[in-house]
Amino acid sequence: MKTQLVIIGGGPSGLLLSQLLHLAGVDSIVLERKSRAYVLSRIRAGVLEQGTCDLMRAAKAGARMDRHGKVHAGFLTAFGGRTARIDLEGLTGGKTVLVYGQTELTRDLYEARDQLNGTILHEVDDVELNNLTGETPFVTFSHNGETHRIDCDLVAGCDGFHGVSRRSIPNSVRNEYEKICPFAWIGVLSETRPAGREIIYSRSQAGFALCSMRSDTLSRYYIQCPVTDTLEAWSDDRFWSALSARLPASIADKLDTGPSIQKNMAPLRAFISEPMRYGRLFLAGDAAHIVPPTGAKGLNLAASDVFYLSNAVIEFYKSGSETGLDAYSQTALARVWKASRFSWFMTRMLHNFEGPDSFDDRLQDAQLDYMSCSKAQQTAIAENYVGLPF
Ligand code: FAS
Ligand code: PHB
Repeated sequence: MKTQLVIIGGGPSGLLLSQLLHLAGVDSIVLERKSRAYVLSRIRAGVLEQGTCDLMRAAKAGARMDRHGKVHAGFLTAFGGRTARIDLEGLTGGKTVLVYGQTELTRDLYEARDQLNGTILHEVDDVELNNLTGETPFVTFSHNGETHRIDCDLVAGCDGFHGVSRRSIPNSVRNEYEKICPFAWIGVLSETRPAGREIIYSRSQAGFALCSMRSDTLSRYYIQCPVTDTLEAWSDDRFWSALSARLPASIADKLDTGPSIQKNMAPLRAFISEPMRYGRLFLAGDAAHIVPPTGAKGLNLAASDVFYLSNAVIEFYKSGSETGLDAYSQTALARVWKASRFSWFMTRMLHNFEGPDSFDDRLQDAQLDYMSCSKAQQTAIAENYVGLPF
């Protein structure tokens, strides 16, 4: 087989990239390890920056998002028994975010690829990237019990944190930066009325809690828990009482609880691998970086990577120029590091890192108190939350 670009990974990064390239006349083949049903069973991000929404529209995959996504003009923080609202729209000159689940976004992208007869091979194994520093890279893999080879010009590594692409860059070339959080998140999806009209980030002595939603009847909650915990240790009842204990009484007293329809546990880390290019291989999304989800940046960084990479690839095929490809890693990393800074800032501000009454604990209280009365601090948070410019 031969194509212009082989994309490893059929998550949001890989699908969005293949769709944008297809619309610009660039051929690609997506290789995905899992079945489509498995990919679409994953419950992950929920907040889209305007840049991400614009890219979905450019990819002709934004219609359902525009119909069902909920515009959010602000979010709440809760701490010390009080709340403080971050007025995103007022503080950023009218910018907002859209609450729309990553699962739905991924479904929209699959449907858009199908409409254009995009080539996506599911349940592939043993993907290997070859001759990346030469002019003629090729990818080998097994599918339906047979070994295949695809010759191409470029390879996009969109295969997430555990994928093969980043590991195909020699250790001598890669510089990895990582901070591991000393806690995890337990996430619950429930067919209940959301705790509020807007997203609520809460810090309490018992730990962090996040109240989000997917619709007026579908809620998404997260609470901080020890990394040593297991899902089995968290019954629905235990989850709901732990969540209530971390919210101000004015919110907890009206909490609509019910059976979880999905529950997962995710460790939190900040991770960035440099460079995001090696010869003819270009990394995008979680393959190159992971951010703690407190800043709602993971999926949105995947989108900005794809924005830069798709433009560079299209320029390469339209004019033969490699200027965009040569600048890709540095351009993408500049935005990745700024979004990572914000994600770490939000995580530090809202989670219990040290025990109660520690110096850090008091610093966090002061940070939240300062945020609640400083328009400058709220503006800085707002402009990062809605997304820095691509
Ligand atoms: P993905 O990991 O989504 O997709 C990579 C794809 O590559 C997968 O489908 C995988 O099966 C495939 N793959 C892997 N190895 C392969 C191989 N060798 N060959 C072929 N295919 C291979 N972000 C937020 O903004 N907010 C959140 O609340 C949030 N919650 C999250 C919860 C969890 C449990 C996780 C893991 C992530 C969460 N994220 C969140 C981040 C998440 O949304 C990512 O940023 C987003 O999925 C990035 O998309 P991709 O880069 O496409 O990577
Ligand atoms: C979500 O709705 O899944 C969500 C919202 C905000 C975050 C993280 C996740 O910061």
